[in-house]
Amino acid sequence: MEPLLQQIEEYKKEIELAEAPNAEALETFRIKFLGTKGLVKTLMGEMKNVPNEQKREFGQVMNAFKLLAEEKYEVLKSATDNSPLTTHDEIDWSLPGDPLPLGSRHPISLVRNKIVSIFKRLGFAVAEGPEIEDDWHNFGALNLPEDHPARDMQDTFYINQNPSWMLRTHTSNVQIREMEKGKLPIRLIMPGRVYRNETISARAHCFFHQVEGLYVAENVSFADLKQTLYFFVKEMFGQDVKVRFRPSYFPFTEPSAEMDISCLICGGKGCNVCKQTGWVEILGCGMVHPNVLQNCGIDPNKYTGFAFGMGIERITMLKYQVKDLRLFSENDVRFLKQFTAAI
Ligand code: 2NL
Repeated sequence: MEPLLQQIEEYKKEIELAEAPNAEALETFRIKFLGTKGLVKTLMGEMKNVPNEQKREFGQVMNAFKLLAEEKYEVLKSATDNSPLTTHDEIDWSLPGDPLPLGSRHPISLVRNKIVSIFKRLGFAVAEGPEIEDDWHNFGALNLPEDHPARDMQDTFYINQNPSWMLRTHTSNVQIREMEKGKLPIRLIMPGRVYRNETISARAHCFFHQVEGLYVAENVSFADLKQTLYFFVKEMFGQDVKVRFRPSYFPFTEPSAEMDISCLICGGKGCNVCKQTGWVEILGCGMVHPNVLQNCGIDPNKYTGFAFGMGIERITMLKYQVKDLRLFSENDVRFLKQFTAAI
């Protein structure tokens, strides 16, 4: 074993004296001592030739040797990490720069921005408000008393420390807060994130995005509502789109309606997007219920208003033919990158 130990001593000296002025020299050091065919591995392999009574000693020597090589490697590595990769003369200053990868806006942001810009042209301003809300602003003021069955469809998340606070189920809370300020007329849209206690699937999520709109003034009529929304969908989906209103029910509007547009996929002939009907629902709307105006201190005999609400995810799915709602919150760049050139 003696010659072997002697050889190890020599390698130890070599390690101690080793220098690595650049990354290449560092790699050479690593390969020579620590690589899969390096000296540490090779010398370890000598164990089988060492007589049994000396195996223990040899093992100890080898462990120390390995440690020395590893420690030296770390020291050399941190020194090269801190030194410039190349000297000034080695850099080719005429090379073109590295391209900066351009990101893209999230499809929900794209569509929200588009909705906002369309309504801005009609004189609507943007209002925002809290996502954590009290019962009055999320339900009570909207003509949804505590035992109202419509609350069942809007089960949400409550705050443990204070169960009278909840995550808002729609952005209507912002309208209520704006109406309470008492400054009329009001012509506002409210984009924002909302929450529902739903099982997550391709068609439902526990959070999503909404844009609601509100116009309160003297002599606001259902005709104003129809014309405003008609203008909106034509700007959003193209001038050829057709609309229809179906009577509906919301506790906070009377009368209430849902608006359908002619199916963009089949042009109204019938396909699986429109379930063979030729129409797809895109929003709910109506004339603000007199109780809601009253709840906010507005005289319903003097003022009338219309309101509407739409899910941004739904509009985005229709506009870009996205089949699964979950794609919007998974942050998969392969999905998000497809919107680089979208408007
Ligand atoms: C839907 C339907 C709607 C409203 C939202 C509203 C707000 C106030 C007063 C009256 Cl403060 N109405 N908002 C009205 C009708 C429908 O949303 O399906 N949204 C996704």
